[in-house]
Order: sequence, then structure tokens, then C-alpha cells
Amino acid sequence: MEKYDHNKIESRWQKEWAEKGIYKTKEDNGKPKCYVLDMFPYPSGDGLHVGHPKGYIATDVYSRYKQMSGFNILHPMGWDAFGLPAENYAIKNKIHPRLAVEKNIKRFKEQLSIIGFNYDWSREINTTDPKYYKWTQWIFLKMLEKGLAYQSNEPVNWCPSCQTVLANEDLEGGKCERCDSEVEKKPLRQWVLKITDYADRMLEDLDKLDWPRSIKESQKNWIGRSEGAEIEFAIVGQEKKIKVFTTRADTLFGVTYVVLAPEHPFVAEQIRNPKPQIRNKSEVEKYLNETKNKTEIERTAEGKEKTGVILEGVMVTNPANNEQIPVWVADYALANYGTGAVMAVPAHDERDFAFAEKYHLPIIDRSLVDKNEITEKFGKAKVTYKLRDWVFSRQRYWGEPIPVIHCEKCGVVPVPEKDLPVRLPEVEHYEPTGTGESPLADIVEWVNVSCPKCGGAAKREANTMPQWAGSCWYYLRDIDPKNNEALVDKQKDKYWSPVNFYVGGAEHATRHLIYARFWHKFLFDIGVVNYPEPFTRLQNVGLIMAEDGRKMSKRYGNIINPDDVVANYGADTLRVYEMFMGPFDQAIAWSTESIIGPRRFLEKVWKLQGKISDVKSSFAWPVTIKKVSEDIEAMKFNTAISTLMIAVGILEKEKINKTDYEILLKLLAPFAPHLTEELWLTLGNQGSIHESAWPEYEEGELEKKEGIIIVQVNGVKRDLMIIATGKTKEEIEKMALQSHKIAKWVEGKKIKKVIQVKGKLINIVV
Ligand code: ANZ
Ligand code: ZN
Repeated sequence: MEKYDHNKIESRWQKEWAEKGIYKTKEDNGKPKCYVLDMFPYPSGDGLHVGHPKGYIATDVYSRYKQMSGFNILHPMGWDAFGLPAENYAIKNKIHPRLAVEKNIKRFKEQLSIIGFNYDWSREINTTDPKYYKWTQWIFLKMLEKGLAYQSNEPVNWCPSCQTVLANEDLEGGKCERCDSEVEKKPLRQWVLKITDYADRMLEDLDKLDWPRSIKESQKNWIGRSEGAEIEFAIVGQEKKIKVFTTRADTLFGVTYVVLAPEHPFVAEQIRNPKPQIRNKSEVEKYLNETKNKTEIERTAEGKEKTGVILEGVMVTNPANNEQIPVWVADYALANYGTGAVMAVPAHDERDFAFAEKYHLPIIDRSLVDKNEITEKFGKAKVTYKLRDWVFSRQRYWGEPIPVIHCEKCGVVPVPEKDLPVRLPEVEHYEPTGTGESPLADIVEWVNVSCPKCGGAAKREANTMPQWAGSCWYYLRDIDPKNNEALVDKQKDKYWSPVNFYVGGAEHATRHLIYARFWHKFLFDIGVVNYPEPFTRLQNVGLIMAEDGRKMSKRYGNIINPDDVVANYGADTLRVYEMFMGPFDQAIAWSTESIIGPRRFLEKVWKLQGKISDVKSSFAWPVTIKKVSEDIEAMKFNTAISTLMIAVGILEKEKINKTDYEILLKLLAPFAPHLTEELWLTLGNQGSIHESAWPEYEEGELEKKEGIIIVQVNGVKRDLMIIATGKTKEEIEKMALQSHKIAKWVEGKKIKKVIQVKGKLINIVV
């Protein structure tokens, strides 16, 4: 028997699988399908560390298992390569973003290829490919046509360092998620997508999805649906009214003042008005200046001291009791929530209470009245959302050009479909301009065009799309990556969609997963796709931390590179280790020391080939097959592997025949594809083990008293054993005492008694 040489085996099989094309997706409608998808990476300049492949290994294992179980598999890969990270990397390293992306993709592919994934690379997609982004632009045009894309001039989040606008979702605690700078508010012309039109459907359909509860919760909170009422307060001495949004109409009798956001139009009108009603204009102006640059987080943080200024000379009437009450401007009222005006009830609301205490405003606790009655009587029922429409333009170079033309005569004119894609021009300088215009605005030859409608002089839109655009629909392109007629063929979509299993990081809980659901529902509405939701089942990958317990990062110098692990221990060992480390969705620290365990396990599997005889083992295969299958299905990879480890430990002590060995190899094949393929061939089999059928068992066999037995010492679980049919109590006790895991707890101690619960556990009391 040769020694287990992973280097030789792994590169040979990777080459052969590629040459034979065994992972090519088959358009085989006769079989049930299974679409397994990774959140595709953006090819960063740092390459992969060992944390990145964890999710990819999981989908690889899962899809191999499904394929062996009779499913037709789609398991594609591609690159999310537009956007700020790629562009910032390019600027820093003085390399054109396109070249940087090409270089980084090459590196990523090399790193992925040595891990032995079953991706069908003939379907590789890249969001920066004009053939791809033609369709991203096409979707935008459809949204424009349906009134879901519009221009706005409202103040937006501006990152002074990235010099671009950011969506609310791109902020972390009021700072730019990319570079950590304080974000400013700046009024700029923007393209905005009306995601709020889909808020209710996105909420409702969450119930249909098999997603982690935490992700659903994040989406619910992000959408932030509030049911309440709009109530109007008449301004004394004016025709005008101030409308407030409240979720507590029942507290209307306890209102003692009204608060306006500093950005409320009534305030601006008073400042502009040469004859304002307010008597303290300069004081108000001073307050507006103070709050101008505060972020939403600063304004609303709990426990933060509330500030504000009264509008002297302005009173409003409470419609419930005709009481006249004062109006204040305070920045705890937000401009873009509800109506930007709040009826303050200090007796019932904490913020109002803190404010009233500070400014000595009355706090009146009046009895509550019926909410519905009040709502009906004074204003109307109203639903408000925290979700804002999606600010969809970026003042940067590296993104999909927004496919519209501005004509002085005709206004906004969509680029005709036949002229798509609007290609990103090749330029020398792509650094941000800082003027609020994208660098594309300076490229005269590109910007100046004739109007598609009237033929007159016109200008292209120079803003680009945000980095989230391309990832909103890539899973559809994966189904039909080369189609020039449509973004996806409807029949193919019908067969492959929706994605059965989607795996990726929890950091995408709101942005990517909200945006993609929104686009998908839109595409459903216009008849492009067949199903209303894109991803049926979702699973999050737990991070792999560095050995020091911190995040793996270049900054800390604690990165472990998968290439080194593969070279030293083999891809199969890396795969088994990452799946065995702990529960898949939980964070766990890397440990180079622990990798030895999985490596030894594979060596044991290798050596078992020397034991093959004509005698079939009495090993409990049915229960083992059932356990491994169910665990893979449930993404409990760690326990699937520990079952296989127990199995190998037992088989080492038994006589085994070729069939025993083949079952073991098949169960291990999704985890260790190279080693099992090699051994499969050694046994004289034709064809790939990965195209063979998953082991079956007869349900009836499970009923025989065989199964997994818990081994306890003094009532504490120390080991698991798989026990074959017909073992006597004595034999089971002997096996338990032979286990090295048990030995260390009973060594040198006197065994008082041994308790056995048939088919369940054995407890050794010492
Ligand atoms: C009176 C009241 C009494 C309120 C009370 C609450 C409690 P959610 O549930 O998050 O939707 N509000 C309305 N518009 C606001 C704005 N633009 N900025 C800051 N606060 C605003 O919150 C709704 C409540 O937040 C509303 O109900 C309103 O205060 C306040 F005991 O009205 B309430
Ligand atoms: Zn025109």
C-alpha cells in the first residue's frame, strides 16, 4: 500500500475532473433539481484567508450529497466586482480598477481551484462584464418605466472621504461602513428606487421563508412598519396646519406641545419669510446651524441630552380639546420619518418627558381615550415605515452607468434598449472629483450625446449604480449566463428557481438580502421570473476567527492562508477540518494544532484498504447512513463527521469487505472528494465516485436494535459509539471500556457499577 500523499492525489483529480467536465451542469429536466448558491465574493486584493472558504466548502458538501442522492445540481460561482472596495483598492495601488479586478479574480480562482470545488466554471459570471451589466441597466430602465426610479434633491448621506453618497444601509453607527468617516448630510440630485412600495410584501413573505430567525428579525426591524394615525394641528392665526404622525392617538388629550424637525418645511418657510410669524428668528437660525451636521444616530441616541428652541409667537390648537399649545424645533424629531412633526406627550413618552423637564414644559397625565375613535375623528389611520427609498446613485467611476440621457427639451430620456449596454468608458483618471459629480461627468466624448427622442444636444447621466446593484439578480443570471435575448430564459427559470439553499455571511441580513428580494419581486411583477421569492432556504456561515481569538486581518498579522494549509495537510483535510470545527453557523477560532485530528482520520480511512477481506462486517450501516444524511441535510456537518470518525474507529477493529469500504467512501465523498475518488478507483470501480449513488438502507433495518449509544462516566457524556445488531451487554461494556476517550476517565479507578439503557446509553460509575 502506498502512503497517503495528498499532493499527488489532489492535483491529479482536479485536473481530471476539469478535463472530463464532470461538474458541468446538465439541463436534465427529468430529474428533480437542487440549486445551491454561495453569496459570490467581491475579489478583494487580499485574496482568501481560511475563513472565506468555509461557506463554499459547505455548499460543495451539500451539493455533492444532493447530486449523489439523485438531484440535478446547479452550483455556480462568480464575481461581484463593481463598487467601492474594488475602486478604493485600485486608487490606492494606482492600478485601473478593471485590471485590479482581473488580477484579483485570477488569484481568487487559483486559491479556490486547489480546494477541489465542484463549481461549473463554464457558467462563471462577473458583474463588471458589459454583457452582464447590460441587464442590470435593463432592469433599471424597467423600473424607470414603471415609476419606481425617480430623481430627488433631498439631503443625502455624503461620505467626505469616499466622496460619494451612501444609502442609509451603508452606514454603521452614522459612519461610512467602508472607511469609518463621519457622514455628512448634503443635498444632491439623486436617483432613488421606490423600495418602500414593496415594504408590505417583503414583510408578509418573510413567513414563507426557511431563514434564520435573526435574519428575519433584522429585516422586520429594518422595514420598521408602524401602524398609527396622522392628526392635524391648526396653526393659530394661519390657514395652515401641522400634521403629526403618532402611534398613540389615545394620548391626544395629554399633548402639551408640538415638535418639528429642524428640516421641517414650516421652519424653512419662517426663516425665508420677510415677515415671519416667529419673533426669535436669529435664535432659531442659530439652532438650525448647530444641528445641521448631526447624524441621525447622534440626534436620537438614548440618554443623549435633548436640545431644542421654541418658535416664539407660534401656537397650534389641539383638535381634541381646542387647547392652544406651543411649537418647538428639536432635533430628536427626524425629518424623514412620519411627517417630521411629533405631538409631544411627556406623561407617556420618555423622550418628550426628558425634553419637557429640561425646558419646564407642562406634563399632564390625562386619561387615555379610545385609539380608533380618536383616529377616526381627527385625521386618518396611517402606516409608516422606517425603510427609506433606496438612494441609488453614486458619484464614482467603478459602477454600472445609469442608462438615461438628460435633454434640455425632453427632460430625462431612457437610453433605448437596443443601445444597451451603456459601456463604462476607458479613462486615465477615475479618482472621485469631490464636486458631487462622478468622474464620468468630465469625459466630454462620453457625456455629450444626441437626444434619442429629439436628436438635439443632450448629456448622459454621469452617476453610477451602487455596488449592490449587480448582486440583486446574479442568481438569475447563473441559471442562464450566456443568454443575449433575455436576462434569463423563462423556462430555465421555472426549472431552476428558486435557489434551494443560499449560504453566506450574516452581515448581508439587511442590504443585499433586502435589495435582492425587492428586485426579485419587481421582476416577478413584470413577468420576467416565475416565483415571488428568490431564496427558499438561507443559512449563515459562522466566522472563523484567528488563533488569537480576533478577527483575521492583515492589520493584526494573524491571517492563515488556505494555500499553506492545502500544501501541508491537503485540501481534503482542510475541508474536513472546517466542517468539523464546530456548529456551522457559529464563530470559532482556527487552531493549527487541531488540524492534525482530521488529517489522522483521513490517514486511517486510507489504511483501511489494507483490511479488505471477503467477510462483511457486522457494522451498523443503516443507522450510520441515516445519521450522516440527515446531518448533511440539516447542515450539521460537525456531527456528520464525528459519526464517520466513530465508524472508522469501529471498522478498524472489525473484519470488512469491499462493500463496507465502499459505503464508507461514499459517505465521506462530499467532504473529502479527492481521497475518496482515488480509493474508489483503487477498488476497481468505473466512473467517478461523485457520480455514484448515495448509499441506501431499508427502513426496516433501522428497527433492529442498533444505533448510537452515549457513553457516560459518572453521568457525564464522554463518548459516542455505534453499536451493531445483536451485541450483548458484555460486548457493549467491553467496547466502551476500550475507547481511549473513556480510558482516561476510568484509568486507575475502581468501577463501582455499569448501567445500560438498551439502545441508548451506558453509564460507567467509578
Ligand atoms: C405621541 C406619543 C405618545 C408617541 C407616546 C409615542 C408614545 P415608532 O413606533 O417608532 O413608529 N414620532 C413620530 N414621528 C417622528 C419623527 N419624525 N421623529 C421622531 N419621533 C417621531 O414611533 C412612533 C412615535 O414616534 C410617534 O408616536 C411619535 O410619538 C414619534 F406615549 O406620538 B408618538
Ligand atoms: Zn430631447
